[in-house]
Amino acid sequence: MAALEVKVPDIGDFKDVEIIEVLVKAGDRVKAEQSLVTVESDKASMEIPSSAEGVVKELKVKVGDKVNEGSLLLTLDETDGARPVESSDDKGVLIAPGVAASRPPPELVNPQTPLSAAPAAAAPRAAGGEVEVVVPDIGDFDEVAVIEVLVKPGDTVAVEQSLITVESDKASMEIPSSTAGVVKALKVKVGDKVSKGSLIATVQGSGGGPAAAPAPAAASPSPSPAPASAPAAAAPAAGAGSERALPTAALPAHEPTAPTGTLPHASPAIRKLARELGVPLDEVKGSGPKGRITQEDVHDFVKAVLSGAARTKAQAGKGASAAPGAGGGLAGLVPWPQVDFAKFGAIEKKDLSRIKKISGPALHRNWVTIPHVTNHDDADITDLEAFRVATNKENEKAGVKVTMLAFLIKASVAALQKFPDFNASLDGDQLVLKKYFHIGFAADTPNGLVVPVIRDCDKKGVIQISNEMGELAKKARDGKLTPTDMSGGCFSISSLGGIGGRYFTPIINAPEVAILGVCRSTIEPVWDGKAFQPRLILPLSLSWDHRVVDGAMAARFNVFLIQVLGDFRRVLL
Ligand code: CAO
Repeated sequence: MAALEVKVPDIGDFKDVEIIEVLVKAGDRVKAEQSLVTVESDKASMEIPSSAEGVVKELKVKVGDKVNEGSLLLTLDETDGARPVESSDDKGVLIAPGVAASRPPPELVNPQTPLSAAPAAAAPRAAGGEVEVVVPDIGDFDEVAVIEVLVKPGDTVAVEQSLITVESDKASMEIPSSTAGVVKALKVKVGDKVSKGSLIATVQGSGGGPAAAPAPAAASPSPSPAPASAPAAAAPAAGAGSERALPTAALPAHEPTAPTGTLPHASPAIRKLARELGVPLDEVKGSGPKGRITQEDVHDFVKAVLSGAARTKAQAGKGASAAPGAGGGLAGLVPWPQVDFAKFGAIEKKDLSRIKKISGPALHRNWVTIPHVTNHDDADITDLEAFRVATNKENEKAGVKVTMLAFLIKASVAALQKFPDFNASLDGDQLVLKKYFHIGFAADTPNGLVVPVIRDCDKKGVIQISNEMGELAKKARDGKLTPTDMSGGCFSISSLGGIGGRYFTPIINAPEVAILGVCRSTIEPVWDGKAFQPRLILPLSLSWDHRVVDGAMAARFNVFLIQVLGDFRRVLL
């Protein structure tokens, strides 16, 4: 036999449990005790570890398969030194730890079923009295960490409502209350280690009484874990003046941040990963079967938050863009001022436009997540303006009217070609360099700011760019831009030249790396070495992402752009 088989051990009453994750692949070297697959019933999820070490030859299961005790999980390559660590039968079949033992491995124990033969008993009544709720017999789960406390003093709890979540290396589970009432005092906190009999909380009974415990499956000599409906174990002796009640059944663990009743569907390993990374699991969208959250989902969530593409609820709730009065404020800042403006004079309330409601949070995200720097500079466009005026005159009959913005778009393409890092987007710790040159321009509309995009500006002349800009600006004002019209931009220009002003700080249009702000040109005296000359000066403001670009590169970008605007023939070079 060239391969050793690794099978599912005795997992007791867990029948036909679904594999929700396969944690290894062919060619992987696995160590003894390393988790191979995660299985999940409707009440618990658990990882099944390997009892052998070696190189995975062939996987025999896939996600979605149902397995039972004895199901073949994978084979290990004997020629690559595979060897059982604990037990093997004489056919060379390797069995995960615990199978040959008299009791299942700790990883597989479901806490609702005591492994000891202690008789289960009905949970004590809580008829108006104070009840001590303790950890039931959770088998080999000794000194397990409390990872979540799901209730607080004063909460009214129902029978079966989860009180705490405990977790070992391999499994997590909730310990529910066996009694209804009001939590008087919590006796555990996150990080505490608990074992059988540890006091969780005292509950003032509402008179509803604890759930009646069904027949004591635990009385069976079998060490098998039982289904979630299994009864509670016998209650330890009551403390002075109070009864002790055992939780009834374990439920799947969930994130403590939002005990809303909607439990994120994820395996213990994924919960652990989420906790380590500080990811609020209930905000992660699961892409696995039945919406289960996978490792990739958690990683994608972290990437999205770090890149600014998404915000956690906590960030959204605390952000400065939170509606005034919502009490929000960036971490460490005082809350948004709450003012009764009507006290000071007449007021009127007006809803933000749809565009502002959409663009506001995006602008806010970009402003607070991108380390902006803005370089202000001046371009001498005297000659270019003369050329523009002449061009318009020549083409007057054809109805062509080119504004400075079309020249700026073309000049920016030349600068982006010379400084490719500006024609890029950040993706984690990589820069995505674009080989196309789609330029967005901010258009002021009655409903707010939009940024339509002119595609392939490197392949178009200034007149064509100008015509397309006119069409897109009209569509923008008519509210007819499509999402395609506004997507795919590499770099944006925001021109206030038709209005006025000197300089401003444009906000980068993520995921772009930079944006050029342009204000109104004015005639200014410029010293030519002998005398002041009247020159047409265009104020430029380039905002750039300091994670991608540095000040020297930004200055060079502006210098080059100014050279091109000063002598537009450079566009051809
Ligand atoms: N200096 C001097 N004059 C300028 C100029 C400049 N930098 N830029 C434009 N002008 C002139 C134009 O030549 C035109 O003059 P005439 O009326 O004599 O022909 C006039 O100003 C109006 O130009 P325009 O604004 O209609 O055309 P444009 O191509 O420059 O801009 C558009 C088009 C759609 C970008 C613009 O109308 C617009 O919406 N700008 C606002 C952008 C904005 O809001 N940015 C801020 C974003 S941050 O909140």
